Amino acid sequence: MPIDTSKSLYHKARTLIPGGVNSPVRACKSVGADPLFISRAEGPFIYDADDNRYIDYVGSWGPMILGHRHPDVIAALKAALASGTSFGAPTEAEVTLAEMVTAAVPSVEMVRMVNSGTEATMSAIRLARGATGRDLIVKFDGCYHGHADALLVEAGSGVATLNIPGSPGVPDAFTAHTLSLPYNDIDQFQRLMNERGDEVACVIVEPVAGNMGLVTPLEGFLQSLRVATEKHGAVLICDEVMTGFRVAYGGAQSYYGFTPDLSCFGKIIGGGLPVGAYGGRRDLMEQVAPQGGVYQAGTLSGNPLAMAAGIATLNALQVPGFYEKLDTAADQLLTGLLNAGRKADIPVTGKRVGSMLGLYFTDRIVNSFEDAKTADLDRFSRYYAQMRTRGIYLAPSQFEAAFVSAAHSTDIIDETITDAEVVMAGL
Ligand code: HOZ
Repeated sequence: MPIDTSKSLYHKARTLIPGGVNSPVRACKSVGADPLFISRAEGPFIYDADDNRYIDYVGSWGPMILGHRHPDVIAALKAALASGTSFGAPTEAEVTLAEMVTAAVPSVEMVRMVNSGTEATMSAIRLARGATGRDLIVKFDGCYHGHADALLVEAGSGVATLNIPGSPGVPDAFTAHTLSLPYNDIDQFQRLMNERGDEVACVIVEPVAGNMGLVTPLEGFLQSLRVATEKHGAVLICDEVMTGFRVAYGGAQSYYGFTPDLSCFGKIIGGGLPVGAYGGRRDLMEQVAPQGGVYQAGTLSGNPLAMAAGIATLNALQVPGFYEKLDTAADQLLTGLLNAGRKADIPVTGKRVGSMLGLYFTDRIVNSFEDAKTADLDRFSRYYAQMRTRGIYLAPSQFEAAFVSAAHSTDIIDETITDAEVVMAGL
């Protein structure tokens, strides 16, 4: 096996693909590293092009809740593949997955499949605007809802990682109708709604913010969004692209007990293939074309391979005790990492909801993007690099969540904690 295949692939990729990558965060720029090019993955492990093995806590940024190459998913894909890869016409699998999503999430009475989380949020917002006849969107600082023009305002994920306020190419007029407020600040939100609530088409929120590390909603925050949107006739959109089928089978809305008007999904419902979905109240969804006038379309939407992987994944999640086991594993990891920080006497804080978690090198309790930004990014970069050298694959950004899968055994997590103890002691 040649040495440094990743490096030479990256070198070539940079001449052919902007930044050498097809999505910015994975370039590892903010942590001063080069990306690893991946050749394969199995269970909790991911292997680079030089055949180095890593314990994977990125999980393809969320979809791989069962671990890589789960036998049921692979079998479903093989079966689907035997019938064809794309028809651009309705299939039974789309009806099955729609039925599974609506059964799992009671607020979703109808659902439309798309190809990514970005498409899902963009389409949900169009629907909210179409249904209300209003333009204004309210979002929260540090939340990332994909890269649609109107949503690149105070955004998390790559926008936060690369520390850019927005993006060239987005005309001011496209973001003029987007207001971004501090996450978890109920007072500011209520003030805004009291002043301009009747102009608001929708409020969109990550119920657990997973694109600025991991920030949990303070008690009453999500409920306050529900009450105010209902009062002012605005649509509440719950962005469950990360949390859907992750923090609970019914998503964060079942975990926290609130009922949005529309929800967006992606990641897990595609079982590792490119999928998104938006759905919600029947009276709203009936306004989507061709039933209604709000236009949205896609050649590959409802792709048979993606539907097959999604169905197999959702079936596997319904095994009794699945989420309890996953919670225990994620708790073992977060507790171990926080203890490692304590032993090393460095400021580390972190939170977890189900099997998604975040760790910050700061002594602040992180309840907002402002708090998240107090984290020591240099220390994070050193932590990332040294963990990677020891075979632990983390998201290359302080502003991304980590994901534990059902394939992460107690031993594997113990191994991770042991490495973290060594690394943190030297930070
Ligand atoms: N937006 C994803 C992270 N929250 C994907 C990042 C990537 O693939 O580079």
